[in-house]
Amino acid sequence: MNYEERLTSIYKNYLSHLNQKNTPQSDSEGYVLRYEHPILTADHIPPHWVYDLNKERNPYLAKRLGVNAVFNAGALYLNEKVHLVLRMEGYDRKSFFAIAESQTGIDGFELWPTPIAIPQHENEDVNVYDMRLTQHEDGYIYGLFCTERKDPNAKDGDESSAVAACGIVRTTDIKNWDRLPDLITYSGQQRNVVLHPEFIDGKYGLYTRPQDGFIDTGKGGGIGFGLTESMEQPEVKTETIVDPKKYHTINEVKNGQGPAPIKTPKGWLHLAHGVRNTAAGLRYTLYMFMTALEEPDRVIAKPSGHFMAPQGIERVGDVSNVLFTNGWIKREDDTVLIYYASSDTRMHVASSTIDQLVDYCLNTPEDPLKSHLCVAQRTEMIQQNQEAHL
Ligand code: M1P
Repeated sequence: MNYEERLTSIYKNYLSHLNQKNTPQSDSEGYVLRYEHPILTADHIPPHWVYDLNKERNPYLAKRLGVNAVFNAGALYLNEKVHLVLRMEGYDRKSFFAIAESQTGIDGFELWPTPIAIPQHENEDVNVYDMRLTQHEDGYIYGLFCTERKDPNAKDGDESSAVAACGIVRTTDIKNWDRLPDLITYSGQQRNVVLHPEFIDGKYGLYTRPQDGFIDTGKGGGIGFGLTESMEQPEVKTETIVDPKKYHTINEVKNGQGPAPIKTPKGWLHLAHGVRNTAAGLRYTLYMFMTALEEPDRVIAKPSGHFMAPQGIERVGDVSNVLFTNGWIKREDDTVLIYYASSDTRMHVASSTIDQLVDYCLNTPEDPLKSHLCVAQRTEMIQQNQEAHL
């Protein structure tokens, strides 16, 4: 293939992904609808983000700055469009943020002209990822993300130990971002920190995920909650655990809040990820719970097991057997669009409604935690069905 043919083929592939329409799959669960195609992948990245298009400098039309994966996006509904703040990972392993917008929220996502330039502190970020967006009642849009730096206590030769903390930016237009200080907590490292959208007794509420180490949460883990007086000097002095990790459940290893919760008349809807061990490694699934309207850190309902687990193509990728979410939006008609990533590789959308999600949370039985109690739970339903319908 000569230069011109290769250029044509690269653009053809890009445009075919950009223009791909998405259709809902058949509804098997009764509470969430998946869509046929991923909404964003490395193939959706415009060629000029990846190739040097100058023929003299790049006669073979080789990729110069490859994109490896597009995943873990924060979501915001603004100016009648869905905006995703994507985690994009280059071939160099570094993650960075870029915005894509879509009218429908299910297809046609187009990237803004350039990635987001996150302002730096003196203590520069080495890697940044997984931004949660919160439209707060104080008038700002906040982006809370994980900032990762080399562990200063790593032994000589250890080039993997890292320290994770919560970085914070804020904006009013998602174009101009101000960097605020990193969150201070006293419970170890932090990942999956999310800002609650309303004030609580005049303070800002933060869902946290205290962890002893970078990967292992150790004695930490569980979705925590704490308050800070201000976001200009963010400091959570005490955290309480809202939803702990628990033996032999889908979140026995660790868990983390997904996006900011959605308010409903019956309580706050929460979407989260839970991690369990398997012989094939960690398995990440999505689960839900609901908290009290006046006490967003008090769980009032928690359905058993996963809400969504990796299926089909979702099961395979850079980190296989992973579903992860940090973005969802509620539309005016009470449709909820859930943005989730599979296997740290690609972005998908699923849809539901507020009514379906509230019903799912309030009427799915809780996990009774033991096999014989699960049998009793299922037998009761079978017998009720036999009496009423069979
Ligand atoms: O690789 C799966 C996920 O692992 C981490 O999440 P957590 O600490 O909650 O288990 C994050 O690096 C996340 O980005 C990644 O998708």
